[in-house]
Amino acid sequence: MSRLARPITPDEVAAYRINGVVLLRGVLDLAGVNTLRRCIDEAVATLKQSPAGYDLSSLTQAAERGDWELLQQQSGGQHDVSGIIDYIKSSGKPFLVDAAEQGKGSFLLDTGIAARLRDFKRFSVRGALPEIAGALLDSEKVNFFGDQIFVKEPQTRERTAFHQDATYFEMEGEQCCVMWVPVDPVTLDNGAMMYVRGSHRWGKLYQPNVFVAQTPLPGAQGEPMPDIEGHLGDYDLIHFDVEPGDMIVHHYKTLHGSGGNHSRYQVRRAASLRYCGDDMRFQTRPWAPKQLHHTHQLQDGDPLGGPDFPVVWSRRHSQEAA
Ligand SMILES: O=C(O)CCC(=O)C(=O)O
Repeated sequence: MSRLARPITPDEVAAYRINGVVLLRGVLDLAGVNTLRRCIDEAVATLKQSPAGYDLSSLTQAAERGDWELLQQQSGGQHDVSGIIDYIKSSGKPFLVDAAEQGKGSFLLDTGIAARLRDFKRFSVRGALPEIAGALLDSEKVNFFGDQIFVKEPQTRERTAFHQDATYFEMEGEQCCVMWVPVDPVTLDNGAMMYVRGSHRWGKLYQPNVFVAQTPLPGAQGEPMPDIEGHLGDYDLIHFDVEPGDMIVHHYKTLHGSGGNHSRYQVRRAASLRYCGDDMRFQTRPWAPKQLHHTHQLQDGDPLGGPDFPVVWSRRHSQEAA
C-alpha cells in the first residue's frame, strides 16, 4: 500500500478536467513505490507463466522473421496472437519501431497483476491511489477495475502506438481515470508517455489498435485513429519527465502513446491502474482484450460492482475518517 505524500490541489483537479491529463509530482511515498517495483519485477520474472503476459518485442521480431510456430505457441492466452499478426500484415501497416534503435531490449506487458500478487492488489485498492481517484473524479464512490504493467528495457525499439483506452474497456461514461505510475526515472529518451492535450473532450470513440502498429484490433468499432505518429507536429502533445514518487493521471478518453527506450542502461517500468466513478456503466465490446480474471455477468447499462469492480473509496467514509 502507498500513502498520499501530500494533498491533491484544486489546480491539479482543474488540469485533469481541462487537459485530460495531469502530472502529480511527489505524491506517493517511496516505501509504496518500492513495493510496486518489487511487484513489477516479480510479474516480469513470471511473465511466461501469465496467460496475459507478452514480450511484444519478441512477437514483432518473430513476425518479421515469419516464425509462425512461435506466434502460434503464444496464441492460447489473452489474445489470438497469430491471428492478430496475420491481420496486421494484411492491413499493410508497419510495426511502429524507432529505426535507429538496435532492439536489444524488450517491451513487456502483463494484465491483471492485482489478481495474482497480494502486494500489488493492496497498492491498487488501498491508500493513496483510491484517494487520488476520489479527488480527481468528483464521485461519491470509486471502483477499481483493472491494471497492467508496461516495461521497456534499455534499447527497446518498439513504440506504444497512440491510442484511446476507452474502447479497450467494456464500459461507458465519463468518470474513468488511468494512473500511470513509474518506478524509474523516465524522460523522452527512455519512453516518456505523450498525451494529446484536451483530446478527451473531442466527443469521439476511436478504434483500439494492436499497440505495436496502428492496425485496429480485429472487429473493433469506432472512428479510425488519426495517424499521430506520422504528424506529431500537428498535435498539442504534452509529456512529463518523471521520477519515482510521481504519477501521471489521464482521462480514459485522452489519446496517448510513447516511444521506444533509447537509454543504454535505464529500464522504464510502470504500472497502469484504472478507476471508475458513479456514472460508469457496463458496455459489451466483443473486440476488447479478455480480462481473464473477471467472473462477472454484467449486462449493458448495469452499474459496475461486485468482486471484479470493488469499491475502493467513498466520500462518506473518507469524511467520517477525517
Ligand atoms: O507505458 C506505455 O507505453 C503505455 C501505457 C498506456 O497506454 C496506459 O497506461 O494506458
